[in-house]
Amino acid sequence: MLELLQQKLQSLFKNLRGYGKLSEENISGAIREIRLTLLAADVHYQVVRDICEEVKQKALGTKVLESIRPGDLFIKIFHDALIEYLASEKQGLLSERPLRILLCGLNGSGKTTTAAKLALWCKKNKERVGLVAADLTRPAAREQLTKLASQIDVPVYVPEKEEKIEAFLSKALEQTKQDRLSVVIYDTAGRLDLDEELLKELQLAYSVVLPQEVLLVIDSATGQKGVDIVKAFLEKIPVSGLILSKFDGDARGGAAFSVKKLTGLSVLFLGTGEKVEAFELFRAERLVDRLFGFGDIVSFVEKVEAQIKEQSLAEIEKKIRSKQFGLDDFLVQMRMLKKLGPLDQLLSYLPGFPGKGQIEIDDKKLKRIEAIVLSMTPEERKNPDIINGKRKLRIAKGSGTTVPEINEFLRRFESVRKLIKKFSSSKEGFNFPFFKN
Ligand SMILES: Nc1nc2c(ncn2[C@@H]2O[C@H](COP(=O)(O)OP(=O)(O)O)[C@@H](O)[C@H]2O)c(=O)[nH]1
Ligand SMILES: [Mg+2]
Repeated sequence: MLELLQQKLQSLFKNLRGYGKLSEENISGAIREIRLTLLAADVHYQVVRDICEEVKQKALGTKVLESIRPGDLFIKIFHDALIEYLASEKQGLLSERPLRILLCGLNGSGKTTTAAKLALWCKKNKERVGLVAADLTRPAAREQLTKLASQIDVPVYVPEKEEKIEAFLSKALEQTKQDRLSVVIYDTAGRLDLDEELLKELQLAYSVVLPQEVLLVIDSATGQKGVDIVKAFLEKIPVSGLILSKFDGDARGGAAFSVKKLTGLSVLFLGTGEKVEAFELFRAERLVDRLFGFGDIVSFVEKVEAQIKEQSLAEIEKKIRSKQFGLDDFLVQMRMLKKLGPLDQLLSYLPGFPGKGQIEIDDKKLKRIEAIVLSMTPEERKNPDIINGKRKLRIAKGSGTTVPEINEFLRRFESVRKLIKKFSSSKEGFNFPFFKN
């Protein structure tokens, strides 16, 4: 996500860091670079113009302190301006309960997937959540929602054959009340285009359900056109917030920067992958930090923490401190990481880690690694240094793998062990997030 913008910014920063002073001339040059970068990332030209103007004024009006490099200062100004353009007071969902949420958007924007993602997110936040299939146009849509609901284990309410939308929604409203749900998410039908019929159906659903939140799902790849879509929906229905889906797929990411300023609506969540877990609260600071290459430690830590129990964390930390982190622990870690989703996606949050595609644990690989570790004796697992050529041969035979494969795996383990040691003993306050509470 945002790879293009990220790459461009980082090369721009490399140049900026070399500045000896902030002069009008080099500020203009840097602003020009920023303008081109943002435009290439598909940010709306009006927004680009405003951001550039603001950065320029601030940069010109700022006195450079001796202790700060002028380039760094400029980057900081730009950083803060971007956050200002993205940030909003509203974060996450309204606190009112029971909360009714109507999801709307064009066909294929990701509504149904997002409904399930949002439901899972609510569930993780201890809500009693349910899904309502208010998409009566396609039976397949109902099935899709039902399947997703059972996957995340939340109740789903679907219409009977031929049932009219109004009757069904009233019934669902009553039923979800009886079931004492705290959050109910209504997935609606989309159209290929924004037509009258879709808007009428939406208005009807709105008038029956009277949702406190109307969330519009927009495909990130829509780019600037997203702004027009938001405006068109806003004319007909009181949209209360936006969800940008498929944020993983859009290298440019300009939509995120444009909508807030041009429509007044905030992006509340991001969809970051096909899986139901690939969903996160939108936080301006984090996004910009990630973009600037500072590494998004906070959301990384949050993600990891949500899934790994503190007890085992403490245990692992103890082991590392006493230098007993062995292959058993490594295997447990790999399994945990596997649960967290694609490793490269996760690691992209950390500064200094290789980019996409360079770190991968697929199921097949994990199985082979499991086989290797399981073919070792407890002693070998605890102390891999004793694994010599003879032992390797035995392990390869036992696990149905090869010696080069075992070498490769041990090499990887060694580098992880070194990394962990480095991070966990760092005095700079950066503990490796896995091992921090
Ligand atoms: N990569 C990626 N794919 C997504 C995301 N959200 C939805 N999709 C995919 O987009 C397609 C359309 O999604 P769907 O929920 O059926 O859209 P709807 O027609 O608006 O209900 C499906 O193939 C989803 O798997 C996302 O955040 N990232
Ligand atoms: Mg759908």
